[in-house]
Amino acid sequence: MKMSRVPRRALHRLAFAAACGAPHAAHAAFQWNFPEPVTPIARDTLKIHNEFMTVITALFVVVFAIMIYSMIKHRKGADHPPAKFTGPSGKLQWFWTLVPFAILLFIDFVLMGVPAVEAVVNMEDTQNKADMVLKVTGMQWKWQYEYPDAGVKYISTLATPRDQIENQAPKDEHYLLEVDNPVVLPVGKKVRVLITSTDVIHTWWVPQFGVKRDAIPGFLRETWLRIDKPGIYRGQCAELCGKDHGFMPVVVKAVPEPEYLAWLDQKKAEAAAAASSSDRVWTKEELIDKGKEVYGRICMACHQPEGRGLPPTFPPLAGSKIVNGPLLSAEGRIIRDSHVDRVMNGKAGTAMQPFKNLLTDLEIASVITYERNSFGNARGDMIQPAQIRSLRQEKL
Ligand code: HEC
Ligand SMILES: [Cu+2]
Repeated sequence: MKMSRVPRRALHRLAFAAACGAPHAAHAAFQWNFPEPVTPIARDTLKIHNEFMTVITALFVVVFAIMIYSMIKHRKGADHPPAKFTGPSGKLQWFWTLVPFAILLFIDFVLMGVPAVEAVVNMEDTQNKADMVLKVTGMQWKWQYEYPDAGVKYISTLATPRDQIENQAPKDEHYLLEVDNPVVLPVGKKVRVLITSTDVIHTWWVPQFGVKRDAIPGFLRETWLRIDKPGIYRGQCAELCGKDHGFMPVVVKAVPEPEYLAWLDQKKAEAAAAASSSDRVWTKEELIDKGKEVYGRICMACHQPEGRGLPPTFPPLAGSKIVNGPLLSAEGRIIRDSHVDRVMNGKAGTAMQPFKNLLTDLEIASVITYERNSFGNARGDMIQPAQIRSLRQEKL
């Protein structure tokens, strides 16, 4: 009997170690503590967290030590005579009531209250001496970033390939935390961040910035950052915002200011090139090629590969009446509820948002041309970026 106990205990220990160790193996970067803070807000938050943990741990130890000591010392088995606390209240009772009260008041207000209020006030200090503004707009399921001072605006979408998501390929290191166009920000500059949404509530969250703010349609909310260390910081939408909620990561690239300015110039040049691309006539093949890329990047999340859709929420585009309907009226104007109307102006009250202000002339023209000539749709026609440009002024 006695001999069999040792190996059994060893076996238990082994099983326990295996159970604990298994999840670690799956997460290469498994860690207990918070990620390294890189902004004043994140540093404040972590500092306060640590201070509070110290205070509550000390309280816990003192209270439980007294409690456990009393339970053992005064236990019935030790023949301790029970104390008689009842009777008229004496000075001692007042003392035992007021002293702990005063201690807790001191801890709450001075040790915890003051630093917490200071940090919250600092968090809300968005406008004071901001060097630049970044506007963040959440939408199903991507982020739009705008640098209003520079006139730069673009969409950032998930870059993880479809076959990794569908378990057809091994997942890479930044699985679901990688995007095509990251936000680029200069280090050491105070950035005022304005946050809103076009459809449902999203949350812009980057753990290392200590920033997690809801993006709410119809409201402009704000926060601020000053990143002190160059690097790539990753986060996610932290609000359950629909079927692809897990597919709208946030990636911020913090670089020294000269590098940031060079990047900004490059973005401006791209915007200028996009504008001038509307001046030339495109062939149908060029448009279909470009449109295929736009479709995969922007539309496929809802309308699915091959335009299959996901009825009843997301209509198929293969065989769609709207896609296979007329392109423009005889006078070359937008027909209400036509393909061009739907893509440019969206449909109010549905997830189909107006893409007029999100995409360039070329992107709109090419994706429309692509849809009309793919997925088994064979309209054979096309629309030019220059046409889209002039249709932008049109009010339906
Ligand atoms: C967030 C989801 C979403 C995205 C992204 C999206 N759509 Fe839609 N789309 C919808 C929904 C929902 C409808 C149905 C609207 C309605 O109820 O009429 C729709 C309808 C359409 C229709 C009309 C189809 C029909 O037969 O009713 C077209 C055309 C269309 N979308 C094109 C596009 C294009 C082009 C893009 C990319 C630039 C795109 N959509 C991106 C959700 C989306
Ligand atoms: Cu979201």
